[in-house]
Amino acid sequence: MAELVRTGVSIEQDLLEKFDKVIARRGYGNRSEALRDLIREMLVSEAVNANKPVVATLSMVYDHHRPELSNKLNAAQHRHHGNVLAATHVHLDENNCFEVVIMKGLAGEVKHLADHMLSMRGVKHGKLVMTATGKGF
Ligand code: NI
Repeated sequence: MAELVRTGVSIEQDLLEKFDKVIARRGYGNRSEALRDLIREMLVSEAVNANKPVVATLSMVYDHHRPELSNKLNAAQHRHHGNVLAATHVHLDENNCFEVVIMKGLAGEVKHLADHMLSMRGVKHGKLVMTATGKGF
C-alpha cells in the first residue's frame, strides 16, 4: 500500500455541508475515503477517455422471442472473443432474457462491442459500466 500524505482543501461551507450529508447517507465513515473514491472515479474517467485498458460489464434485458437475436448477440461475442471474458444468461420470464457480459480491453473496443449489442433490435435496455483494472490506485 502506498504511503499516505495529508493535504488541506479550501471549500465553501455550504458545499462541504452538502458533501457531508451525501457521504453520510452513502455510508462513508469519513471524508477521506469519499474523496479518494471521487479521485479514483476521475482517474477511471480519464482512462476511458484516453482509450486505456478497462474491465467492464454490459447488462442487457432483451426479447427472448425476437428472431435470431440471441444468435446475433452470441456471434458478436464470438467475433470479439478477445474482449469477452464471460457471459451469464438468466431467463427472466417467458418473454425476457437478462444477460451480463464481462469484458476487458481498450475502452474504445469495449464500447464498440457494447454499442453493437445494445443497438440490436429487441434489446430493450442495457448499461455498460467500465472501470479500470485497479493498477496504480
Ligand atoms: Ni433466456
